[in-house]
Amino acid sequence: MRSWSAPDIVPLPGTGDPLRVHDTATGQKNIAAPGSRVGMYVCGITPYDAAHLGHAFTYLTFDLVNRVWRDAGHEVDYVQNITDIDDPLLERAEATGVHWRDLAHREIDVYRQDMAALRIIPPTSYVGVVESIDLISDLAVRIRNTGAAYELDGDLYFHVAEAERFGRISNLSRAQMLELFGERGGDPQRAGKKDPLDWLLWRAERPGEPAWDSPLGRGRPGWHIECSAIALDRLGPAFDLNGGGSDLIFPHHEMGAAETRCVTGGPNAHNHLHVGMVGLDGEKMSKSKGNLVFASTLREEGVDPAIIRLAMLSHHYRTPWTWTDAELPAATARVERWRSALALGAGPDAAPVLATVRAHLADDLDSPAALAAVDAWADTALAEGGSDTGAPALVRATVDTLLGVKLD
Ligand code: 5CA
Ligand code: ZN
Repeated sequence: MRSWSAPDIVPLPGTGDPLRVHDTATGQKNIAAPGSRVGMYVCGITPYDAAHLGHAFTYLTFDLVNRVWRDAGHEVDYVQNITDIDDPLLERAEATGVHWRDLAHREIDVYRQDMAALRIIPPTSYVGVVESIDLISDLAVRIRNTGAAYELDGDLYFHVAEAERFGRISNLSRAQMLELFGERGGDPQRAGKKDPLDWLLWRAERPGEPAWDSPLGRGRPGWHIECSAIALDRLGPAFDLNGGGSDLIFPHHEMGAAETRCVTGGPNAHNHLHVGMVGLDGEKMSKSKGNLVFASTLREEGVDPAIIRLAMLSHHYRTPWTWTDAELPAATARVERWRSALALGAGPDAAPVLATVRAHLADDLDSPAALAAVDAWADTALAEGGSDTGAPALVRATVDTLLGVKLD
């Protein structure tokens, strides 16, 4: 699938620090990528509606990972999927009288524009499920061949008792798993399953639903296997970082990891990174609750995407937060202060700003602390001046390259 145009990246002097991130599975801060070539998989949108600021915050977080890695000299292989066939898409298409393919294409297009406007570096592979049916059904066949799956009325299920190390990413009790599985697309109540937590790998064709031919018969993939199959195909086993919003920890990432382990005997990824949920009016921003602020709506209202980006950067990725009307004015005031300081044409030495921003971002993506370092430079420049005429250009490049915010 076509992605979107890449923002230009200004090279910075020197090399960035190695990125350490909090791993969901162990709770430890690990070096996220020891090799020169690194692989990252991030769960993409289900395109039945425009992307809201929660989605944007998740993709911004992985964009910081990408920027920090590149600055540290890594070559980044970044894969993102699009769930361009799934129940919510079919339901919205049916409810609005639009063909599901047209709905998906329309919303993917809005998403591309959002991502480009927010200066998110595009994935190296942007992969839809519809274009990946063969490789997904191949993985389902490989899983079936191990004996870990069984058939139920033509559908194929992964039997959870066959999943080695199941639960080691989410660290939840069985009762918590059952509850979340029911809330997040699972079918714990379905009669005839060996275990309520068994999950769907392949769904046989139903009347009126789209279906594709496969060695498993006509049908369509279950949710989790789309990501394990696409990641395994594009990145191979045991890549560096797998992630998405924290709503995906269970069941999606636990079950996906079990699928990969079933055929490779090892982990899908060495680290699992999850982004805290963005809310509105005290609740998680979600399509089903309808409490949404869309990035595209703000853009249409004329809000500078750099301001949206800066507002989001003022929150640490692991802390859930709520979007309020105070976000945009606060970010606008900050950018104006930075711009006024840059306009002085000289300021205090900016080499420490670059070093500090690098260090904070490399320490589990501490973007609020990185912004504070730029604030401190701007405050000093405005209050006391400074004689370094090269400093404004270096601050501008630091903010542009590492934080993705263009200041001119
Ligand atoms: N297509 C699947 C993943 S395979 C999916 O979850 N799609 S989504 O459109 O619902 O979400 C897209 C991405 O945004 C996912 O990584 C999800 O975890 C993240 N996300 C969803 N809601 C929020 C929110 N309120 N705050 C932060 N991230 C969110
Ligand atoms: Zn996914």
